[in-house]
Amino acid sequence: MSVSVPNEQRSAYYEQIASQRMAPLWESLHNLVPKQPKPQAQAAIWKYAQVRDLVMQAGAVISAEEAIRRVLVLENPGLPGKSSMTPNLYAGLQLILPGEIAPSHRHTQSALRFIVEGRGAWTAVNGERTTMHPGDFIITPSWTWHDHGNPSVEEGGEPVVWLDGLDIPLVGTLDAGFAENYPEATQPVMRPEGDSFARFGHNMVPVRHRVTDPTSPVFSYPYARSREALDTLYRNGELDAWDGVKLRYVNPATGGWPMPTMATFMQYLPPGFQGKTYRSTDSTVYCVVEGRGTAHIGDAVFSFEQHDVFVVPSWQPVQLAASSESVLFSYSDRPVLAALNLLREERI
Ligand code: GTQ
Repeated sequence: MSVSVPNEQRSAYYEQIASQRMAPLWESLHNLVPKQPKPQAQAAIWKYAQVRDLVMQAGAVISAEEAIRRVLVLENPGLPGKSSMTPNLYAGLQLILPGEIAPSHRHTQSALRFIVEGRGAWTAVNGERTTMHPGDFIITPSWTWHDHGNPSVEEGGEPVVWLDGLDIPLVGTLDAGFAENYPEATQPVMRPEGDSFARFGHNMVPVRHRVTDPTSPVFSYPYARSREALDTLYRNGELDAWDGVKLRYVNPATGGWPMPTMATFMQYLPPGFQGKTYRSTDSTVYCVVEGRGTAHIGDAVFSFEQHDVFVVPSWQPVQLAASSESVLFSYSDRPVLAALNLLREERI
């Protein structure tokens, strides 16, 4: 037998239960337990040609010292006010001018830097500096001291812009954020540049190395290496119908992800490539390193070119095409989904 109650009676009842901080599940069950992901995040693109001037103008608006981090946050239009690119991931464009220092601090959020333009600036992580070049992927693991700096113009400094990728929204959801400032602007340099790469960047590790934490002991993954690997594989005939030639970055000591919350990838699409459609439950942020092409994401169609940033929310079908030889860097929350047994993937 079905119970039919007038709407006014229901509303009155809902008000009564609300006064006791209760709500009727039957009104929201379909949203709370959806048949498939219904992301609030939207597919979106930031055209570098349109935002570059504004990023550079930030240099006249505030100093790196005053800003602490001079960053324009890329905010997903479907997540207004949340400073988020996806439910778990943050993205921003950071500018550092010649002669500037972004002071040392540490936090439980993990960060990655993907260098967009300019060279010569450095990031220091746990006592070691690494110089930035366009296309390099650099990590700042959770709770590691990090400061950024740029030599003066006389010493060859140029304005440097990089894409920051952090797990800020995830750490916020988990209420697990801690941060502190280093007592000085820069941390002491304890090891020469290249030290960690010599130990861990050549398919070798120090003989008695023991893995004590999940983050990669390599801080910088130079573009020249990644580019050469993709190029060699393509020349050897490797080409996936969905991905082109796609590699993931690893923690060389474990084979796992460079950091526990974010996965990173680099892929090569040959000219004329028309990728097949795929979708997955990780949300992915792309940064175009080279070339131009088109990304179909759900109902959206974006043409991309060098330095553009675009985002693919969870479970949105994505199809990548390249009109010229293209290289795409990307990062996602895949390790989180995988660890929780929530990673689903479909190659259509
Ligand atoms: O460089 O430490 O874009 O702490 C946001 C928060 C960069 C950083 C961001 C940060 C940083």
